[in-house]
Amino acid sequence: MLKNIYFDHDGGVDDLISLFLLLQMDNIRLIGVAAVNADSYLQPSLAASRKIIDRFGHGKKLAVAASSARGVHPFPKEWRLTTYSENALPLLNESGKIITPLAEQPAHLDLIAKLQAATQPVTLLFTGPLTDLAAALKVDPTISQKVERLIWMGGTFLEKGNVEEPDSDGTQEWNAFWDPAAVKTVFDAPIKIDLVSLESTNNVPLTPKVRLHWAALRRFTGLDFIGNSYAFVPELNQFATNSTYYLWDVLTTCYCYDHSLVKTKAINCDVSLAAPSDGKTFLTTNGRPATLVYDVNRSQFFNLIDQLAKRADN
Ligand code: AGV
Ligand code: CA
Repeated sequence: MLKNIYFDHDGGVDDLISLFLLLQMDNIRLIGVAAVNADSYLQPSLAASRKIIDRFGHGKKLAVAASSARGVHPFPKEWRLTTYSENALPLLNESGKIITPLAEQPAHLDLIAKLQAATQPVTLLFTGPLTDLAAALKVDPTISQKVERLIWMGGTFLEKGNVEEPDSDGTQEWNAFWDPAAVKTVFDAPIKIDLVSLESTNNVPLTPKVRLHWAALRRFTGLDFIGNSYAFVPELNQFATNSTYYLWDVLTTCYCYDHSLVKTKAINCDVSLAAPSDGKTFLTTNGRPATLVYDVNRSQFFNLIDQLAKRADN
């Protein structure tokens, strides 16, 4: 059975590669795509998304919705700028035109419309902040009934998150930190949640070895696209820094395709709304139930990326 997916992303390299991979998955029907200007700038993110659908969507008809979400804690500009490079890739600009349209409505209303119209349950794949889902739930709480589950790249229950900002105590993961209240709204909604948190994504850093592997396969257009895209972001060298790139969203997206890539456990959790730990997710016995993805089979994961990316030429 095809799984219906609505994809809300925030325009980072791994968000856009996730979109590319989703378009190659044979067990998935993508019913909507939205972009939020969190870890990106909105205009190049929308354009790149539309071009990826044109170039790699195998003729699929989609429209990309622009989010009107605004965050509480902005992402560092250096990271957000990567979207401009991504959108400028020659591979995405060969035809010089864009065919996939923008959606008429803003992301949260587009999401509501798609869910209301759905006759089968829909999986929500979010690889950025949860703002659009929180906004949608406020406008129409009944959409929960149409949601099969939310798969979210976000949060962590480790002592150290990935935020290094003067107004943070360092415990948060960035997607939760951008809009902590949205996490709370979503945690309070009656939907199943699978969390792909730093516990699992810390196991899949971008490394020089991975780059070489993709470079050796660049005769395949999809792997050339992946290698070029990841060339814009820093790899793990001697030690991890705050800018070290992991395959956060790509793991989350591949988990949608194949649950056997990862190990999961049942947890109960909540989110802090008090500075300087606002956006920190934590375990608590009376918290909302969730499935935590805490480990990944690395070779199986990287093999799947290759396998999917090779389909881009077909
Ligand atoms: O916290 C991980 C999320 C993922 O959705 N993003 C990047 C991924 O798209 C924010 C982020 C954390 N550290 C980063 C991030 C870094 N070093 N560079 C860019 N983005
Ligand atoms: Ca992201």
